[in-house]
Amino acid sequence: MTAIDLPQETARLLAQLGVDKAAFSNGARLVRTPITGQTIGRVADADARQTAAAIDAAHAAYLSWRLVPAPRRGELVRLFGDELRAHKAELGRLVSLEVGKIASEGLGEVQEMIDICDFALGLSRQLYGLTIATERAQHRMMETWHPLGVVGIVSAFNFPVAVWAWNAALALVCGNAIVWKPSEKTPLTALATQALFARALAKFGDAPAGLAAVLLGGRDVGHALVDHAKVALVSATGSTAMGRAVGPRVAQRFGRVLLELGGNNAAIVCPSADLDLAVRGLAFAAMGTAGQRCTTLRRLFVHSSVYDALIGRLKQAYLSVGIGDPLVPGTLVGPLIDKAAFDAMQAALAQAATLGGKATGGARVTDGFAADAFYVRPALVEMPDQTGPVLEETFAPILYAMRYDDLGDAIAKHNAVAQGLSSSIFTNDLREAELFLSARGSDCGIANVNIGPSGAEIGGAFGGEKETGGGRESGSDSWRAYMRRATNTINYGRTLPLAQGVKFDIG
Ligand code: UN1
Repeated sequence: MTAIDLPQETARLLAQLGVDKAAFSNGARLVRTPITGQTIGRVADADARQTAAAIDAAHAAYLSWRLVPAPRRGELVRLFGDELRAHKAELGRLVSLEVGKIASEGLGEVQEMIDICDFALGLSRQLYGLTIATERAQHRMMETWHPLGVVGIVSAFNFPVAVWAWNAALALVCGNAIVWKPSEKTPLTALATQALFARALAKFGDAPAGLAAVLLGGRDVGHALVDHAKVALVSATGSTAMGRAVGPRVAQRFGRVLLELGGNNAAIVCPSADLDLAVRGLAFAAMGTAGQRCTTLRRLFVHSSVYDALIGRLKQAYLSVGIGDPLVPGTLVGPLIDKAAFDAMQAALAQAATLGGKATGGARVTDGFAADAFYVRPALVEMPDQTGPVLEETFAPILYAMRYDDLGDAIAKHNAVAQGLSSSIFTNDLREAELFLSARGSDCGIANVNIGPSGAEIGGAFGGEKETGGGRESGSDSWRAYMRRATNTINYGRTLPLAQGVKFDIG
């Protein structure tokens, strides 16, 4: 167990990050660190009145923020990026304390925030619309992109601050106001992020009050964002069950949603694969973040000719990987977020065993750890077929391995799950790689070659198909989800030709 006093360390970090002690000392909601299960904070939920007031204030802020030139809006995001750079160590460590990520992954999460700030700053000068050829003389047709309004951001515990940053940085340069409901499990990193953002606002000088709010709480707060007519876009990350509830409710009032839901990501290892590279890539993708990324590798299809060699090496990695205190150098797998995650993992493993699964690892590691902390050895489960729990996302480090002989069959099985987030193929055969990336190949939003499915850069669009929800966040042209498009036709002539040759002569 860690020698550090975690509640004290949390208070120290929060103070350095500019969070008022009262904000995490007196509330009714207990915040626990998965490292030991100890309480590290007590926060207060926002009540219905505070929630409604924050949304109204955000809407009022949007009405003036939308008039600020986009490159100037980019300046606010640049200042926020500066704060993140200056406090990367503290915020990264707080992520480790609140979520249990190993130190480099906690820091990596903050780096992802910095990266999206840089991206959004550049974007603030590139919110381009098209000019379109018109069929009418002396006319011009073009597209203009305008801010949407208030963007509600619902984030999950596993990327408690980076996914908010993807949404926030883009939404702000696009001229929107933002209201954030972080996961109930990670209010402290949200408070710290908000405090850093407040410093950026102070340096910026004249941003409207209420531009960026954080509302701690549970379902009530989420429902308020989902149902409020002034929340133009609800961007929600979490389970498919959550998305199924949110999507229709927002659609009911013709609001917009951007959903980033569950994944059941797979990799295919072909006969020509570089096995050294594959073992490293698969190990990180399956065991990294203790299997708690939405991009975590959960299914593996290995060609029979390399199955024994690859699985033998993977088993070694599973049996030797360093599990423990995420703050200790050398640890690669930290704790699960809580007991519910552990129970779900054990239930999936038990079900897999009844279907003929043979597991390496998977048991709880208790030696030297607190009773309320849930450390596990990641599980590699050899399955005879893709059935039962293999078809579901269990948010824990379980990798189901299966053999294949024909790539067409492997791709069919790869796509035969409800989710469609991320995917990869390990091969040195150009035909196999291109087939996997083609229309007949992976049906996911992300498809990689010789890289695992997790750990995407911010520059690409992030999200997936089917039950993953269809949304795209972060890079490429994802910004368009945060704006509304107007098509403008301008007649600079003295006649009025109608489109499609329609005649309407009033004489
Ligand atoms: C998530 O788990 O919700 O691609 C986001 C990745 C990270 C983001 C994951 N950059 O694994």
